[in-house]
Amino acid sequence: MSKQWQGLIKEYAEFLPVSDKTPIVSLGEGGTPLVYACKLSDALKNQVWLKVEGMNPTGSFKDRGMTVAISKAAEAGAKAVICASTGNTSASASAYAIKAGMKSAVLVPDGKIAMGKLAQAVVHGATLLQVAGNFDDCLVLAQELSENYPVSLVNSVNPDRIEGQKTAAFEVVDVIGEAPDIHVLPVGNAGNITAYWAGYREYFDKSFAKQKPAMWGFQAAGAAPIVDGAKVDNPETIATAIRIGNPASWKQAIAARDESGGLIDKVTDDEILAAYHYLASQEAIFVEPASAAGLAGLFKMQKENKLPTGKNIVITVTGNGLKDPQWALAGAEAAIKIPAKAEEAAIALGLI
Ligand code: AN7
Repeated sequence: MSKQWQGLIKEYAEFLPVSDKTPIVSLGEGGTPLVYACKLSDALKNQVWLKVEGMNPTGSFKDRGMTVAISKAAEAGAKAVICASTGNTSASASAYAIKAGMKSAVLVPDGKIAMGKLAQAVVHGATLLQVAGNFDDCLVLAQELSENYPVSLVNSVNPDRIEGQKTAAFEVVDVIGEAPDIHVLPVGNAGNITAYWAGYREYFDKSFAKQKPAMWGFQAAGAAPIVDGAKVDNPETIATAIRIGNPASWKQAIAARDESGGLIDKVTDDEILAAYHYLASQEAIFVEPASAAGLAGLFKMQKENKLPTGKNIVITVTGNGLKDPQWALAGAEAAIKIPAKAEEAAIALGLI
């Protein structure tokens, strides 16, 4: 008989802020594949794994934080939750709110979230507010509303979100048997780099790992406040998930970088798209553009002769490519149209 993964709260309960009184709101999140990337390992002269977070129930890593945040909100008697989002947080919050029997309200930057994510919030019945502003404006609004009205905030400024997200670091160690030398990921609001670093530190402190990785984060060049050392008032990137100019976990990201001996750098949209196509065409992993920022960063480091060799490297690819398919189709050759005849198909395929 096969055993189904129980969702990350049950699997990692001892590491999480839950008790017997916490109603567990789960869609079976976590336990995502850590896929060894053969071609990438050859190309980068390191052992490279991809932590495929697009396999979570709503298609992104956000479900890890959301199962804990919504469970704790339910424990506290919340009837409604609110979040600001570049898309994935709103998709996740609206789904977990349904599971918990709560209402959800999501604030997104008007016209700047991917269609798949918009569809998720709508189909799960969230009250969707499209704000004339960017993500940073949405977050300020969401915080204000949660302070003054009866709604719980489930953005990553809520510490329960970070607690859930740190379990991805546990899973990496549980699979490889040790923490990697380098952990690479995209950085937007900087919750995830904060969470992974917390997870690796906790496993190290509890002797489940003998080392901690260097944390390497990458922002999009048009939305790189941490790299440039200043808020960005009008962030711009095709990777809308990380189109963020004033990250909530800015300080924690700097701490993760410095305590781990890591780095936070930036990559251009062209570099992101090149890495996006590499993942799909060489490693069979279809991610959304923001998720390719980590690999884009590794390629950049290699070009600048700053990439070591022979190391264990894990790249978190944060979200599923189906959420934002326009970048897969952009510039693609038109499909070949044929009549429904085998011979015509064979000719078109070059078989005769
Ligand atoms: C696919 O959904 O901020 O640095 O509101 O969706 O933890 O913010 C999404 C962020 C990377 C950046 N990859 O993570 C939101 C939101 C994907 C993302 C990030 C996001 P953080």
